[in-house]
Amino acid sequence: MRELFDVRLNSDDRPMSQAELVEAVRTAQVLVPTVTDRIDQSVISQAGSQFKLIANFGNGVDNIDIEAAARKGITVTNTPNVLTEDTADMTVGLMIAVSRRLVQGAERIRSNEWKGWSPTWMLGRRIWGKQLGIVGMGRIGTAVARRAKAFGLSIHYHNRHRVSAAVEEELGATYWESLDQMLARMDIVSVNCPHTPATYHLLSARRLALLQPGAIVVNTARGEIIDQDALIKALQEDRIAGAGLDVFESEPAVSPDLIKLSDEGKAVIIPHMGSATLEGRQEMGDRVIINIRVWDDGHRPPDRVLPGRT
Ligand code: 8YV
Repeated sequence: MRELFDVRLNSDDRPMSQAELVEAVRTAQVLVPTVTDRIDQSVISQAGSQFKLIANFGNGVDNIDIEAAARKGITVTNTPNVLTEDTADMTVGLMIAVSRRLVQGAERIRSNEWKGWSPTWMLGRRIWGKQLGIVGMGRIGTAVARRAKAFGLSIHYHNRHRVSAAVEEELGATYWESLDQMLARMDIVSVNCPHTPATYHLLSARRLALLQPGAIVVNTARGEIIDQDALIKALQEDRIAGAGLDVFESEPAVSPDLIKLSDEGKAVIIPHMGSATLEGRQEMGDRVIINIRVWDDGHRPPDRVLPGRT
């Protein structure tokens, strides 16, 4: 970025304050935010006329008010594709970690509790042969399904639109128009849709109550898609068997109740690291630079995010 543009870097990685963001949109032409920077209506309304592009370093754009940006003629881009496989890997990792008690087992060794193999110790639940319900069959959901098929899971999905017959056939996937009906029948539910006003608390208290007692819920998308308080209650009351969470409502705050549930082995919680690979981060940076460069050359950048299309 330094070679190509006149840049001001936030080199200590600290999330920028709203005042710093306002200062940036008043002076720069381009802003490169991350998930921790809230570019809301108030920030956008204070942008100067020179401010033209928000090149988000990330796939999800729920940190940006896309409509407000469009109204002001500001282009928004993101970094799709390059974090699909890493996020899908982490999703399957969480399914296994929760079902097979990976973190709990590792902890037992660290706390010197392992006194030797025994036939009934640390029993988890088998993954092979179970039903996986994917909420959101976009790029990441599809990548999860491909992996899950190899793990012997049967694939079910709910999505705004049915995917092509060819993809359904490749994955052996069953489409559920009714999310409620799918949830009631699944052993594992994976949340892979974007966070939008339409998906806020999509897994509501009512929907979580539809899950089977043996079900586990995995979320590598956004915390806001699940009613976190209702999820905690369902775990505490053993109405579901477990949760694997990479994302939380109100990050980086993590509810003490969730930490307690993780101590009890009912939840595996990790700090928003679904896409955290060195390769992924470099490719995200490449996408950001390509988008800025194409825009700077006077063309439409490849990863434009349009209102209503997330
Ligand atoms: C990113 C993510 O690393 O891309 C996303 O949507 O959730 C993360 O994995 C983050 O958004 C960076 O801004």
